[in-house]
Amino acid sequence: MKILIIDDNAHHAELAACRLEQEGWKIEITDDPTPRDSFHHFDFILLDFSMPRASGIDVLKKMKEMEIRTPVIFMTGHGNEIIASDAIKLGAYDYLVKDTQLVYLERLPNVIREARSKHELLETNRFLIQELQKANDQLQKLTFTDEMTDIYNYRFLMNQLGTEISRAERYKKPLCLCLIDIDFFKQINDKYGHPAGDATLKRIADILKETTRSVDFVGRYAGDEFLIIFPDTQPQDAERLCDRIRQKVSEEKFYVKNQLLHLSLSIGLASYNSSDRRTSDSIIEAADMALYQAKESGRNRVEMFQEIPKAPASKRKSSSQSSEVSP
Ligand code: GH3
Ligand code: MG
Repeated sequence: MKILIIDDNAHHAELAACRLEQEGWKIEITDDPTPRDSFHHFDFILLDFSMPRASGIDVLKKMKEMEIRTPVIFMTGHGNEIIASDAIKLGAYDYLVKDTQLVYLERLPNVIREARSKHELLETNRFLIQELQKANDQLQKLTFTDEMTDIYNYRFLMNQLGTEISRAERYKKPLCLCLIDIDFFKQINDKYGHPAGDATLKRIADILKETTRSVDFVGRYAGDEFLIIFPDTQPQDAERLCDRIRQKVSEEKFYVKNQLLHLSLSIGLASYNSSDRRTSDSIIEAADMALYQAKESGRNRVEMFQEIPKAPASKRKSSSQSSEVSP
C-alpha cells in the first residue's frame, strides 16, 4: 500500500512514516497541501489539519471539487474534535487526535486498515450503482425505441401524443401529426428479400430523423408506416415539413444489393382541433384518411386531411326533401 503523509511538521510526519513502514507500506511525505493529480496514485492520505499554507479542511474541499477519491485519515491536535467531525462530513474516513504520548501512532495502522475496508466497500457499491444506472438507461431506451430502426416505437408515440394533445389544449397551441407509408415497399421484399427490406426501412428512418427538427417526434407506427408528431406547428408549416421529407426520399439513391432504386413516400397530415379532433384516435384516423387519399391520388405526395363541410340543419332538411321529389 502507498500512503502520502501531508504535514508541515517534519518530526510528526517522520514518526508516522516510521510506524507505517513497519507494516511494510510505502510512505511519502510532503508539506505541500495543494491537491494535485498525483494524489490519485496513493492508496491512502494522512492529512494534518493545521498547516500554514492551507488547513486540512480546505484540502478536503478542494479534493472533493477535483473528484479525487483517495481515502483520507484526518489528524488533529487536542481540542480540535469539532473540526474532525467536519472532516468526516467532507469525506474523511476517520480521524486521529495527535497526543503527546504518541498513543495515536500505535492505533494508526488499524485505523488505516478499517478505513481501507470501508473504502473498498463504498467503491464497489459506487461501481454497482453506476452499472445499474447504465442498465436502467438501456432498458428505458429499449422501452421507447423501435429496435430495428432506432427511432421511437408505437408505445412512445402514443404516450407522447397524449402529452402533446394536453399541452395543445391547455396552452391553445397548434399540433400536427403525419402518417407516412412507403410506396410499393412490398416489392423490395419480394425482389431482394426481407433483409434488404429491413435495411431500406432503416435508411428511411435515418432520413426522417435527419430531415425533421429536433423538437419533432419521429417513430415507427407499424410495418412500413411511420408517424411524426409536430408540436406547436401550424398545418401549413407541417405541410411544408412533410413535403421536404417526401422530396428528400424521392431524390435519394437507394442501393439495394448493388441495384440503384428510387423510392417514394405517401404522407397523410392532420391537425389537432379542439372541437372535433381532440383525441389521439381521431387525429390518427384523420391522418390515415389523408394518407389513403395520397395513395389514391397517385402516391409520392402529401395530402392534408380535409374537413367535410357540415351543412346547416335547415339546409340538410330541404335538400333531402328535394331529393325525394326528384326522379
Ligand atoms: P403501397 O403502400 O404503396 O400501397 O404498397 P406496399 O407494397 O408498400 O404495400 P403495403 O404498405 O401494404 O406493404 C407493406 C409491406 O411491408 C408488407 C410487409 O411484408 C412489409 N413489412 C412490414 N414490416 C416489415 C419489416 O419489419 N421488415 C420488412 N422487410 N418488411 C416489412
Ligand atoms: Mg407501403
